[in-house]
Amino acid sequence: KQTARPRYEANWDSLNSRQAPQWYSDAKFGIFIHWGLYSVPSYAPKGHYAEWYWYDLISTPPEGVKHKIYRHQEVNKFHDRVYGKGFPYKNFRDQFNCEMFEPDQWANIFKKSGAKYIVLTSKHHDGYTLWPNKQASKSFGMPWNSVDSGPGRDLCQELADSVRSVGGVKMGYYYSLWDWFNPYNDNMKEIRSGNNNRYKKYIKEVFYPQFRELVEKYKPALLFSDGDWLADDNYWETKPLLAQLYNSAINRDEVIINDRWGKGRGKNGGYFTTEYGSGFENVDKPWEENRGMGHSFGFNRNEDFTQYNSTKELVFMLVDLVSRGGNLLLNIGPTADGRIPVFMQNRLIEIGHWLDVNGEAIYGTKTWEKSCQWSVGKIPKFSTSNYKSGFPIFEVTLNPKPGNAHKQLYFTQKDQTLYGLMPVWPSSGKIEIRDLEVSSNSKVTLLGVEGDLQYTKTAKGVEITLPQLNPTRLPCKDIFTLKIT
Ligand code: FUL
Repeated sequence: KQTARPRYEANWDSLNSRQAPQWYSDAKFGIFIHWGLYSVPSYAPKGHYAEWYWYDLISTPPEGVKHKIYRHQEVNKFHDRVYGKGFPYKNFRDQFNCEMFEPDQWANIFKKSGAKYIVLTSKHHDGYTLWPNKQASKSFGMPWNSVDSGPGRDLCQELADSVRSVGGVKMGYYYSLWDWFNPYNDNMKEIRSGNNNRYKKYIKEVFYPQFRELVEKYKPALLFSDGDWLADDNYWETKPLLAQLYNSAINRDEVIINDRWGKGRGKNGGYFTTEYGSGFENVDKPWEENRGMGHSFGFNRNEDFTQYNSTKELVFMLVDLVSRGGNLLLNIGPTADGRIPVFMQNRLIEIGHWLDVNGEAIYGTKTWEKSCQWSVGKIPKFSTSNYKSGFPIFEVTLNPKPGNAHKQLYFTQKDQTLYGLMPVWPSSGKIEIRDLEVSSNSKVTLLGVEGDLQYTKTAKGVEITLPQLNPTRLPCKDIFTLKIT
């Protein structure tokens, strides 16, 4: 007998009441992929987004918005020098060939990285789709997808097939509502002009059919909407579409959506997002921090070694986020010829090595009564986002400011087991976990190392004697995990 399913209505109370699928909260680590025509020039001034190339090139920046004026000038300088003045963005279709793209190779790297889900840009703000979508081409009046132009390949399908065949990794898609220069909705001019006929045409003849095709044909486990921030959800008409998604038989038990469906993040949707931020505190939805390995999402050839986070920093971020109940969606930017830059492969594989040993303290875990144990000193104030500086959430441990406390241990738990993830190996060879009750049949181990560890009760908790490790044969690098059962 079928159990009755809730029917969702086109309002946020109803949509927000949907229980998030468990796979998402258990997954903890996903890989974001920004790939499209912007991967051809793959250029932005350092610290900016290369996937914004077209916009930076041709949009007249609002007066006084310094970073936009700067981007506009720098991108134009680069463009004139490399492609020649007046070279149209649309011509990048001839150079987006993906001739080195081997989806199985990508999927193997993803699998090895320990990521449990992938989010590919099916369409970014430039409107170009990585699947053979008719509406994109129709509205632009020229082939505007990766099958009818560019590589001649259905990148959404090919990657999904490979990702599904390695097993244990879910396939999701990013989709931008804002379609910068779509002639049916050109740069959302009607928002400024008050004329809503054009936007209605865009919603009904581009957005809706695209969204439905993406869902029906590619059956995503996750939908990451974006580009919503200029207008509210009535403008975008997202709620009826989401009710349909939740009520339809396609993937309804698996699918999860983010929170960018009309002005504002961290309010409505399936899970909440921060971008170059620090995630959330005290929210009743799953959440995710998304960011690049450097400062851009689309591949930026202008970034050098110093702009990239080390594996250590990335592992710290992952652990810090997971200890507070969040996921990390870490971005890679493939090249126009279809390669994952070796540098990015390296980071992914090294994170995977760390997860091979410590994954049980990450996947499927919940937060403990406190997310971390601080050393003595001033505890820095939590902030959900600090977009400009890309507030390094891991900094509190890596480079604590003088006088500030650092995180001595991050905690996660699963069933009757507590995990204490230790970023700094104490020189005393001992570590005290405060506020922890142990009994005489508790068992303490270090993940990746054989044998039980000695512990004694203290006035405040328990003190654990760490093993003496051979420095050339460490179980892992960066963060070591105590397991207490
Ligand atoms: C942002 C976009 O504008 C960026 O280009 C990127 O896609 C990021 C994930 O979301 O809001």
